[in-house]
Amino acid sequence: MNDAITSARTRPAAGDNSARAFDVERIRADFPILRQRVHGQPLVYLDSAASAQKPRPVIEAMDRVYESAYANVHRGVHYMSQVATDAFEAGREKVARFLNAASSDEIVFTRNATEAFNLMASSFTRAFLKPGDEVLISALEHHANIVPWQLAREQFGIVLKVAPIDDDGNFLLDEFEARLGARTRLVSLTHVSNALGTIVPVAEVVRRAHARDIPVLVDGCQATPHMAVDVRALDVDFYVFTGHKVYGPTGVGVLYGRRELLAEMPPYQGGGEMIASVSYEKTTFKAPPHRFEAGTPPIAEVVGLGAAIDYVSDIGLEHIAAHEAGLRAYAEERLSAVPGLHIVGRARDKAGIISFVMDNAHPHDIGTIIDRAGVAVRTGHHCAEPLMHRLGLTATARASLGLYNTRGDIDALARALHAVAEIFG
Ligand code: 7TS
Repeated sequence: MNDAITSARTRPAAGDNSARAFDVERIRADFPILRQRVHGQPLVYLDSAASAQKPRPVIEAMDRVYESAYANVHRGVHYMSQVATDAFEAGREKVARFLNAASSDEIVFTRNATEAFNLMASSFTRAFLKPGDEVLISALEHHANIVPWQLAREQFGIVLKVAPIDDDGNFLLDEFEARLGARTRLVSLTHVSNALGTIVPVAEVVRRAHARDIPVLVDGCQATPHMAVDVRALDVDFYVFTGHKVYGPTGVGVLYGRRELLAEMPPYQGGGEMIASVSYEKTTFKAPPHRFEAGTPPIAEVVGLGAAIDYVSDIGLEHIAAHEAGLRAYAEERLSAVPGLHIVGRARDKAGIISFVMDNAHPHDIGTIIDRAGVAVRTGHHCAEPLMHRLGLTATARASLGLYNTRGDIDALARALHAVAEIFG
């Protein structure tokens, strides 16, 4: 076992609640990219909500696939194909354990979260919705959980409804419940808002939807990097996340689906790997999850995702959550002291995402100026244009935290923003 993996593995196991269990400098040493300088300054990476950086064990696990255990999966009788298939299916088992799914058959691999939503909007809709039936989303959604339903609306005549938020970005449970009707067939909403950081009370959403026999699909893209997720404790029916935000590679996403619901759903795409038998007259399909995985899957990426899951699990999601909560409080305090800066999104329950605007300075100017100081934040509508409109904005700047961020990173951000305030003040 190499040093990087050993260092991750010998950290205190999840469940050890001592503060010393989380050693941010040791974690940073696992991320080669954090040693880079940009514009002559140390890189201060505060854009993990867009995509997280990768620790060495993930990079090395993928290298190992290509160097010593690579072939196509599920097809070959030969040795390499079996080794690759075992590694790929071990990745599925890791994802199942990560979400506490009842079975790895409930884990479907997709290209990213976006493809998982398109799969749902196509396949779930064809299985369970008739024209005029409703899908209820929230006002916090990323475009990935809006646009696929609009495409389904055009194709199948379904109706898209939206549960509102308040001006602070809080999800409104009673307003949500009031929109559950006789024709609601699915609730599809985010666990954590990528633009504001709002944490949605998913367990209570599920309780109220299930009281009316309505299944719930949750977008966990911004939750899985920051908190432990247990799909059975939450009692969700579907759960989506994307590999690259949880310190894994791009090119792989996950759709968890309750076995009995997946079993009723028709294929999303056709091709190799997903069939039981094919003739020109009639083709039959495999059972889930393979029914939904047409073509060669992202083999090294699934192995890399498994390594990322091992990495965050070894550190402990509860330690990561506590570290980021402390940093967020510190950041909100430091940023509030910047003249003319306004934090956007003041929900009661938030993850490590801080959106803000500044008087007289466009978010793109903020982002461009602080980049010169080595500070990376995202600016724009964050693929949540309807949410921006709801808040009366077109864009914000957004600092998003990862497990490797430090108070020093926040200090660098605050310093750079004070400089922006001076320019535009
Ligand atoms: N859902 C949420 C909540 C997201 O934050 C994102 C990506 C997606 C879905 C889509 O994930 P993908 O892997 O399919 O692209 N969010 C962002 C972001 O906030 N900045 O860049 C990408």
